[in-house]
Amino acid sequence: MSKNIVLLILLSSVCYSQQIRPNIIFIFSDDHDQRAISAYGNALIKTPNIDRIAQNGTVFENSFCTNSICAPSRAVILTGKHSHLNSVPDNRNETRFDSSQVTFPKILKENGYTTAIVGKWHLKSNPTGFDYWEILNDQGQYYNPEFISKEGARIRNGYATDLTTDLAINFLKDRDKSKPFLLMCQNKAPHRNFMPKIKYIGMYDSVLFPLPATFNRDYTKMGSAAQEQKQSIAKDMMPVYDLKLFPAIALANSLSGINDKNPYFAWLSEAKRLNPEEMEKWVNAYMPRQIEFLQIPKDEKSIAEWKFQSFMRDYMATIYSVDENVGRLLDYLDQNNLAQNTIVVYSSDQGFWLGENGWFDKRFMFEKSMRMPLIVKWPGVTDKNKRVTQMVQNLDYAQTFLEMAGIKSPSDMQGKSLVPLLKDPNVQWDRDYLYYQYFEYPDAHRVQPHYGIRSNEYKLIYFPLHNEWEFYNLKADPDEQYNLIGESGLKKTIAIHKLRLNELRKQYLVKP
Ligand code: SGN
Ligand code: CA
Repeated sequence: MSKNIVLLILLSSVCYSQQIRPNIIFIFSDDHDQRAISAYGNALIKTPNIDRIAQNGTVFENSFCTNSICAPSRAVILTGKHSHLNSVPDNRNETRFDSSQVTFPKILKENGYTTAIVGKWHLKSNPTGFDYWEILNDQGQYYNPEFISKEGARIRNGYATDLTTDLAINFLKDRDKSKPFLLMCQNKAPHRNFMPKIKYIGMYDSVLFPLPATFNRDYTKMGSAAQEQKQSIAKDMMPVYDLKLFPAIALANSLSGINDKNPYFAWLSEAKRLNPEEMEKWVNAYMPRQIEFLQIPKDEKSIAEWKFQSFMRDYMATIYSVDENVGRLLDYLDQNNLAQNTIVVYSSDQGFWLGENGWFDKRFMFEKSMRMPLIVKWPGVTDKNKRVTQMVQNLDYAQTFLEMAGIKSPSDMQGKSLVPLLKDPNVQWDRDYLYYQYFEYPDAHRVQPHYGIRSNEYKLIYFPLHNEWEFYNLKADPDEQYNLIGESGLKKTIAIHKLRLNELRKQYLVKP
């Protein structure tokens, strides 16, 4: 451990107060958009158990990430530092989390907490700062997945979301009961390729999800980044891998996307994990979808809409399991006298496009992908169903967890503890602008690198590859359809945002 870390830990110990320290459970999913949580007040799906957290807690309505992609979001959360400082700007294979860094779990552990992480980790290097860890291998698999722990790798039979929660509950049972704990329970779901538990396949088949108004957006009027991206449901979703069309049917209809990967391989990479009996159930469960596809008209529009519905049905069915398992964890707390002294947080690494602009995936600084869910239940502090509208970011989580435990955070963390907002949603919150930066290019979806700032009313984005600026009025145009960068009436407002962007880049130590 470096001298700096020891010093920081000693400093924080001095400030640590002797009051009863709360336990913290951080439930974190992958690609779970706010709109797929009923506590956020929408009708896309009911999530009664996640809503239980909200019913006795605080819902952050304007919660955002700093870089809308998996590993980077996780690194920001652990370190409380932006991507350009925490060693993980992107998801590329070569990018590894520098595990010698100060993280909030390390500080909690040094201050007497038992710390554990189960499920998706995705940071390449092994977890540090945890007494117990058992993680999915890299992106992880849905069926009979491989888990890695200090003892090595092993396959566990079952469905990833259930297994992750089993591990979380086992940790709670076996933990050292004389200490407070931090438990990070991190789901793979609802990440691509959206594979529901077999018994839930088809559960939303009778639902027709509303097609977003922007589904058929005309890209020719958008900037080069939107024109270049490869995250179109119609063109880039793979019929076999993503949509579970049986390979022969997909090939016979020569659907676009079928050649992106060997369709058999991509399909089998997940489905082959099933044993013959499970495989038979899986194939039977997806049979109605094959029949439905054979019956639809084969024009571009009908196929695109069919793809949208199929994707949404699977995405939501994976969330059904997430919600069910959140319920199991909450029940365990209730039944074991832990609920009163345990903070429960629900979040996900970023948002997800659910058909707006015709897209899936994330990455862009636009609202759909930049937003992330954040719901916090802290018995005795948050009361029923509070809503916070101030802008917060995943950059704030580390300092929030530390303050919850009564620990002062290191001065080089770049966020701000959310504890004052949890205590009083109307407290003076001195943050008018958020900084965002996305780095990964060209893989996997050819989203150009960009950075920018968001204020309550506007968003300014810069795409350096082609030196393009975009400016949106979020109140008048929440779907970010009209780039106002050339609008003469907005010259002054745009200039202020450019100025603030430069100041934020300096403040956050971004190299020019
Ligand atoms: C994989 C997916 C992408 C996804 C990234 C990042 N492709 O590369 O669609 O954007 O993960 O996801 S897949 O063919 O492997 O499914 S993230 O959640 O890790 O950021
Ligand atoms: Ca993700």
